[in-house]
Amino acid sequence: VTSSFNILVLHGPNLNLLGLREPEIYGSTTLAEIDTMLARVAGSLECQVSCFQSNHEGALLDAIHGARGDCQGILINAGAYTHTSLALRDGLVGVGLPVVEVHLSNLYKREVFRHHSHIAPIALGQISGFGAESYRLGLQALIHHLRETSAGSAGMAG
Ligand code: CA2
Repeated sequence: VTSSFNILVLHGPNLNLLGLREPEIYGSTTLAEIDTMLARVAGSLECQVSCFQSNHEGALLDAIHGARGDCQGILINAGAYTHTSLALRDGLVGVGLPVVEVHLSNLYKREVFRHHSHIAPIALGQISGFGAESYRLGLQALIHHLRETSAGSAGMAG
């Protein structure tokens, strides 16, 4: 018997440009390719992902609220909102789901204003610097955590 989980994957502002601009910083993989890869990785672990990108803080917040009841965890690259948004942090705390924070680039190699994350203190952990692989690693870590913590509870699917 394997636990099956629904994971909300959130991509913040400008990530729709992935693969189209600045490949030297963010790589040449598009967001659609990342979402396809995550669906495949989730499927291989008998889980599902729902992926959503927005350039709007409120839309991301609505998606976080919507995860309540439907999803068991959230994988998030909040883009620049990572460094600015107390609203996203409060929303993530509010829904009470485990969160893994991911970044394509290594935040700590970059400008000082990217070194602080409002999300990191409320996340299970952060993966930063591995390009599209950061998402894969983050998803695997989140599903592993859910499996470790849900034995015998509502996460079990048969
Ligand atoms: O490294 C990451 O994943 C970031 O979350 C990306 C954000 C940045 O503000 C964070 O500090 C770190 C920016 C995403 C912008 O994505 C673009 C992709 C292609 C072309 C232009 C922007």
